[in-house]
Amino acid sequence: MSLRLNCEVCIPMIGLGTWQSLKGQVVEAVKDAISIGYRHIDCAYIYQNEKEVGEAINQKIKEGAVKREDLFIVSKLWSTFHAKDKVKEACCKTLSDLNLEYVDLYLIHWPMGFKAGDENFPLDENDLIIPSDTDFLDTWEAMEDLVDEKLAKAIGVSNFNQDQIDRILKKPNLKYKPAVNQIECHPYLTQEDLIAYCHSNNIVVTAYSPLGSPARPWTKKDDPILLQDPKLKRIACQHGKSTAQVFDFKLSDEEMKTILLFNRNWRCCPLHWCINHKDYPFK
Ligand code: SBI
Repeated sequence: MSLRLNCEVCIPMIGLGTWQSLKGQVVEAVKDAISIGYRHIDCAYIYQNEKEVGEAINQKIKEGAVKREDLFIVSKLWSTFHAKDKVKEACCKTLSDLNLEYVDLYLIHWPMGFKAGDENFPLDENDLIIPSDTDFLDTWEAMEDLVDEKLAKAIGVSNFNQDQIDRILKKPNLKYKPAVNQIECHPYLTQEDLIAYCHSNNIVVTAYSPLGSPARPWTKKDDPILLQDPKLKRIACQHGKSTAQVFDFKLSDEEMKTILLFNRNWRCCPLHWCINHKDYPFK
């Protein structure tokens, strides 16, 4: 199943996330995913495994299991590359690591620009992020160039709130609207308002951490554990499924409504070390 983006490119609805996929395991994971039918692979510079993901993709293409044009490969611009003259460099590094000529979708990973340099998370003496003096409207212009240069078929954003998307949509001389906003979304963070806003502007929403990111590095002992939610387990059990399964069955409207009631506006990725940043999206 796929959806048509506002730039007419089609996005398969189910994607494989690659954050924290270990270098020694991710090649097999991506190859297996493509073998069993995944066509959408979600990558990012910051995941530091794009070479391995690219190796898997290219092996599957080479063995004739899939054609490049049938895959949907996503990557994301990291926050230390928000300066206009760094965006193409970052995209080309990702393309070279993935060993691909284009990505299907390239997202601004976060609205916040960080100080450029070798450190991906440049922190000050108080462990707070050091911002750059960039504005994401300028970053967006460089993203638009990537489409014109055929390095990306579609462009979008990730972790942008409603006001931040609104700023892009109202930008003078906007050439391309964001096609996608990728946000954290799961039964404890149902995001109804932001999703409705995006949909009303013909922006597709994709979910990250849909299972509550149980392996995130900053888990605290009192954090809720989504996949162990007894009410969620009951619904899954009624279908003979685990809480994480999403294929080959349908939840009723009633069950979907019940799951929306689980919302507690709880984020597994609050990026608390960025709270002082002018563009921190979760205030
Ligand atoms: C990282 F590689 C490092 C930190 C980090 O924090 C927020 C969540 C995130 C991200 O930006 N995208 C993810 O899938 N995880 C992440 C990734």
